[in-house]
Amino acid sequence: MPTEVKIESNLLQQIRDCYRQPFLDLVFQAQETHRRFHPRNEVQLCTLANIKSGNCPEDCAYCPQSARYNTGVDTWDLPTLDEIRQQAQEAKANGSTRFCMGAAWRTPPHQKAFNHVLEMVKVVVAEEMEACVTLGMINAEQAQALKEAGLTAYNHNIDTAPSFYPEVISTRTIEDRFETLKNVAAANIQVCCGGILGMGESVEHRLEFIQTLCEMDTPPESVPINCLVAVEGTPLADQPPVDPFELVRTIATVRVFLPETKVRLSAGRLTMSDETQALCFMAGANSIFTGEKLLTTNNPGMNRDQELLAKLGMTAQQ
Ligand code: SAM
Ligand code: DTB
Ligand code: SF4
Repeated sequence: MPTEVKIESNLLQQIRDCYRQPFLDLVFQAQETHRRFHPRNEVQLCTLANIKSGNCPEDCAYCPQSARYNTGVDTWDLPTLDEIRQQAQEAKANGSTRFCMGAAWRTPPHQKAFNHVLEMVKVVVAEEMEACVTLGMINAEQAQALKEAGLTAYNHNIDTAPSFYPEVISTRTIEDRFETLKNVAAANIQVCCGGILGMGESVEHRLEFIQTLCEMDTPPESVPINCLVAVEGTPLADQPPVDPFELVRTIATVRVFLPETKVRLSAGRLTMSDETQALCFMAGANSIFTGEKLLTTNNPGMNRDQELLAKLGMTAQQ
């Protein structure tokens, strides 16, 4: 057989068949799967804290925090432990059970900053919340230290299909990402890994993205699905919004192929209708970020989300 003939994986074909089936069959299948593995009518509320904002050396085309683009985001460095304790307590009082801290780093820049993050993790754990961080690339020792500090999960997204990835980021490869994810899993920290829809990728790229998540040595326990928030000044500023039905299909397919994972409907909810969000929950999304802000962009506030959950008869995970 000529070497250029690529034997397509059976898994990719199964994912494609699932994604392309009639919409209502797909959502039904996803909801059936969902009910076998998760409490129904329930979402986990999570709160994000931007612990180091802007001036990032990477060139991720979607990201307002890259130093390469003029987006006018505010910049700041790590908060004090008291500030983090206060933010975590406020998040908990608002019903969040997971507190996620994100830093605009390629990788933790020096030991002092990393040690401070370890202390911040301990502060969140002391509030009896799940603690998650996203700090860019980390090595095996750093992963171990985070585990010892009590970290629940590490977020590090592959963002898109390996074959589309070079269109979006040039300053680090998808292999670099796998290396960090391997270090996280080896330290027995939960892997939180997902991506972004609406960056100009095709449906085939989305299927490849899902396949890649499924074929990871340690498939993620948590998959954030972000819709691109197109920010003025970034190379992706003019991307059209994602078709809501494509979003729902993607979530449903992730639910079917990763039945036990938490699927997090992450960035992009501000411009989504209540009906679209309801369909996402029907398709298996069971977590959202609450609060007025994600990292740098706006998010529906607590009131709007409480109204939405009440309308749907859904409750926050305790
Ligand atoms: N700097 C670290 C890194 O990239 O690994 C952590 C923070 S980074 C902001 C975390 C994730 O946020 C990215 O991987 C990307 O999936 C998501 N993200 C960033 N900007 C976004 C945007 N404009 N729209 C949707 N998602 C975005
Ligand atoms: C993830 O996948 N989405 C969150 C979290 N992980 C860190 C971040 C979304 C950021 C959206 C753009 C912004 O607010 O800067
Ligand atoms: Fe930096 Fe992370 Fe933004 Fe990429 S996504 S530019 S690594 S903050």
